[in-house]
Amino acid sequence: MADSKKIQEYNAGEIQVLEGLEAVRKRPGMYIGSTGVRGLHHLVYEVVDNSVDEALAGFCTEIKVTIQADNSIKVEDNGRGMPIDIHPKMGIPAVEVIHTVLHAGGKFGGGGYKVSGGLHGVGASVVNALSTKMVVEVSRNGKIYRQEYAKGKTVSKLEIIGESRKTGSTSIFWPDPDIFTETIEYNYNTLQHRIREMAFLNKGLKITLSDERAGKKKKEVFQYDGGIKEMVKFQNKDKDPIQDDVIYFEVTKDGMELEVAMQYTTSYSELVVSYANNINTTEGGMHEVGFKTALTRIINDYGKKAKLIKDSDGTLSGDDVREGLTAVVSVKIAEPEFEGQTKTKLGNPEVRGFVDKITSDNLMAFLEQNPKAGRAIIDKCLKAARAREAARKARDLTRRKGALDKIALPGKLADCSEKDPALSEIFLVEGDSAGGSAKQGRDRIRQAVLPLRGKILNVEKARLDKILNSEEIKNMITAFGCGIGDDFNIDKLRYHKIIIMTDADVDGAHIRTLLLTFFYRFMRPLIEGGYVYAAQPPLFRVKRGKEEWYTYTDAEQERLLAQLSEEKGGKVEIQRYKGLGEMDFTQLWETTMDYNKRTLVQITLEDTAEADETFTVLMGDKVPPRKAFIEENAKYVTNLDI
Ligand code: 0RA
Repeated sequence: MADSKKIQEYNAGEIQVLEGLEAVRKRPGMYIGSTGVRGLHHLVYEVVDNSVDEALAGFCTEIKVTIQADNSIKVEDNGRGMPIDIHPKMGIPAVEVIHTVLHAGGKFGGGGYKVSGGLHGVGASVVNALSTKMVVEVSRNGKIYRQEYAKGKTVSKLEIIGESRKTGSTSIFWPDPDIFTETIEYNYNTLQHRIREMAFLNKGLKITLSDERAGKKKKEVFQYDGGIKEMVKFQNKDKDPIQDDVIYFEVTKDGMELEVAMQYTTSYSELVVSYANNINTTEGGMHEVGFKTALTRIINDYGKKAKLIKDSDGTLSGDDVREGLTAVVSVKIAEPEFEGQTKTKLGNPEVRGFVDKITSDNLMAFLEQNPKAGRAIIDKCLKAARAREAARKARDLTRRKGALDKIALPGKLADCSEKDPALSEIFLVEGDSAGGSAKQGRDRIRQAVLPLRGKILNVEKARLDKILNSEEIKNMITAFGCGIGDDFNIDKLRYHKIIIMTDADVDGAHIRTLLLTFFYRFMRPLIEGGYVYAAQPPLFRVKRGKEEWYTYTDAEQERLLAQLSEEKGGKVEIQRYKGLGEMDFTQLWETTMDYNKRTLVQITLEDTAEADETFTVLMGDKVPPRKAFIEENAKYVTNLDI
C-alpha cells in the first residue's frame, strides 16, 4: 500500500507524528473513505475492530457497543487491556501512542492475525483525530487507568482513577461536527448490520449493541456458536432450502484458517460472499477462486460417480453449480495482501490451493455421506443447466431476429446523437405520456429516452428464457448494447448514465425496484460500475406571483412554506405532483433533467448479501417477510437505496 510508506516516515520523529494526525483532519476522506454517514459509522468499526483483534488473539470474549444519549459511542471489551507501559522510543505510555500516532497499531503487531485490509486498521488515532473528545479507560494490573484526547492530541496525562480485578478496555468518542458536516447522528440499523456480521464471522464472540438515545432505547445481543453456518441460515430465512442442513467445515492448517458454510435453495440467483480476516472481499480473490473451482469440479465428479449426471448431460458449468447457492467463505491468514480497486480482493496465491483442497475433500465427503442431499443438489444443478441451454437458444433466436442487434434499436427509443458513451445518458421513463414529455424536453445531443409501459416483468420469479420474451426487457437490452447474463459485456455499454425516472409514488417505487432487481440479477456490472441512477422529480411546485419554486422532499416543502409565511409576499399557490405526467416538457426538463439543476441519486451496492436479501424479500414468493419489510421501511420508500 502506498500509504504505509508515508506513515513510516511520520513515525521517524515526534514533530512529524503530530503533522500526521493533522493530515487526517485535513483530508479525512483519505483515511475513512468519506465524511458522510459512511465515514461517521466507519469510526465505530475502527474501534470495534481493535477489540475484535483482541478476541481473535484469544484474549477477549465480549464486546459492548453503545450509542450513548448524547450520540457519542462507547466500546467496551474484556480483553487484556491496552498496554500502558512507557513506549521505549516515544517515552509516553503505549496507549497514548496508539491514540496519537498514525498507524501505531501496526507498530505493536505481535503474533496472531492482523486485520489490515482496505480502509480498516487505520486505528484509534484516526478516530481520535476526527473526534472533539475521546476518552480511554484501561483495566489492567489491578488498576483502572484513564486518558483523554481531542482532535488527535493528548488532553490529559494517563492517570490511575481506581482499582479493578478485571481486565479490559473502554473507548468513548464524540465525532467532530466540523468534520462530519452532513450529520453526526448514528443509525442503529447500520451498526446492527455490521455488528451482526462481525458476530457471525467470529464464532462464539458476544457483541452487545445498545441504543440509549431518548425515544430510541434498544438493546440486542449477537452471539452465534455456529458462526457463518448461522449466517447462511439467516441469509436463507426467506428462501426455500432444498437440503435440510447447512454444509459446514472449518480447518486450520499451515498457519491458515478456512471456514465454509453453504446451502442450496430453490432460488435462481447465487450468493457467494467471501471474507479475509473479517473483511468482506467484494472483489473476490484467491480464496473465492479456490472455492468456486473446487465446487464445480466436485459437483461434476460426484454427479458422474453417483450416476446422477449422464454423459448426454455434458459438464455442469460454474454458473450451473452456483444457481440457488448461498455460501460464505471466510479465511484468516497472517499476512493478507489486498488488491483491486477498493482493496477488497485477496491476492495471496497460496490461499487458492489451500481452499481448493479443503473444499474438495470436505464437500465430496459430505455428498457421499448424504446421498439424499447429493441427489437434490445435482438435480437442481441439472435443471439450471437445462434452463441455461433453453435461454441460450431463446437468445440465439432473438439475436437472429435482430431484436438484440445493435443496429435495430427499439422503435420506442429516442436515441441521442452523441456517440461517446461517456457523454451519453438514457432516461428510462415510467409511462408513455411522461416518456413523450421527456422526449420533447430533453437535450437531443446527449440524452436518450426510453419509455417503459407499466410494470416490467418480475425477474425474481422467472428464469432467463422467459425474461427474454418481455418486450420492455428486450428494449432495454438492445438500447444498452451490452447483452445479458453470462454474455454481458460492460465495454459495449452505450450510455454511462442510466437514469430511472419514475413517479414519486408507491407504483413508481415498485417499478424502480423491478428495474433494479433486473439489473442486479442480470446486469450486475451496471450497478457495480456506478452507471445506474434514480432521477429525483419534485414533489411540489410553489408559486407566488411571478416567483416559482420546486421542492423535492416534504421537509424542504415545510421549510419553504415557513419562510414564505414570514415574508408575507402575497398569495401562495401549491401544486402537489402525483406523477411525472402532470408536468409539461419544459417543467420536466427544468426540474428533473437539466444537468445544472437536477439531483441524481446514484444506486450503489453497499453490500451484496444485504442487497440479495432485500431483493429476495421484496420480489420473492413469501408474503409475510415482504409485508414486514415494507412496514419497517415505509418511511424510506421515496428514497429506496439498495
Ligand atoms: C496487549 C497487547 C497489545 C494490545 C492489547 C493488549 C489490546 C489492544 C486493544 C485495543 C482494543 N482493545 C484492546 N485490548 C487489548 C499489543 C499486542 C499486539 O499488538 O499484538
